[in-house]
Amino acid sequence: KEDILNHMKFRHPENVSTALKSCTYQDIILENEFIEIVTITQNKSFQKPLSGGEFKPKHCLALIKTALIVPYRNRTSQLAIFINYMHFFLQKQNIHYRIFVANQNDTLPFNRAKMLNYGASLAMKLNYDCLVLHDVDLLPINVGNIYGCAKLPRHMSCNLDTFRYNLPYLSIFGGAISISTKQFKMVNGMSNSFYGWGGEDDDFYRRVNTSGLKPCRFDPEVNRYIMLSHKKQDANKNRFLLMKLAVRESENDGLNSLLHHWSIKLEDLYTYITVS
Ligand code: BGN
Repeated sequence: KEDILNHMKFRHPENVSTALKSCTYQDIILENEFIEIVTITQNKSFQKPLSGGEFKPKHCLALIKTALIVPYRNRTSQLAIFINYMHFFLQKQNIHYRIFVANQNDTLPFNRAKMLNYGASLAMKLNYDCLVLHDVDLLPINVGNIYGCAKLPRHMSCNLDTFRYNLPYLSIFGGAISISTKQFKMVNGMSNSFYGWGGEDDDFYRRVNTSGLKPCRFDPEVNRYIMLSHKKQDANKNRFLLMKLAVRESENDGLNSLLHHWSIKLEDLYTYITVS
């Protein structure tokens, strides 16, 4: 908590308007003392975001500017639940955010990391300084879980119902994480080589860790998530080999090797990137 607050001191946006006071986050974070758990059954409402799913609080000037990036293919009902829930959730936090959905439009096995690279690439062009890389099936339930970047990359979804609120292993770095745009760029994003389930997040952990950016986690209570149910994906049998190869390929495989075969559409609630 302290970490986010300290970090924000250095992130005052340019052109700070004198008419608007900076938004406060301390109150939300301190609310954690009695933790506000959002129940997904309660009636949720949110303000209509700007086209493309961007939102800025009106009564104050947000210090946090976050791109929420969701890798996606063919999970319509989960996407609907996720998007509606997340607007409601994020608007409670007084942050400036925009939701990007990066859709893989081909018949190859799903490439989660590559979709995240595309999302991040667009977010960078639009000057977002904090990235939250987020699976579509995860819902955070504590509004004190601020969707901003700390000094170090942060593993957010570390207290998950489907893992019985335990960490399966210490270096797990999938699900939902935050990382500053600067740091993401510094490690050349994620590898584009992982098709199918597994390993891409472990490779990303290696990238950030070997760059001296050892990921952090906050208090487990803050990081509680529930997972929407879905069919298990087939694991990528090559993932062990890929992880070995990826070690020496990091410099050429990532943000700098993306082919920009994409189109961008501004939906009412999110920016939809189609990658072919
Ligand atoms: C791990 C997967 C991760 C996945 C987590 C949680 C691999 C590589 C094996 C060396 N890693 O086992 O990608 O996020 O489980 O489900 O499969």
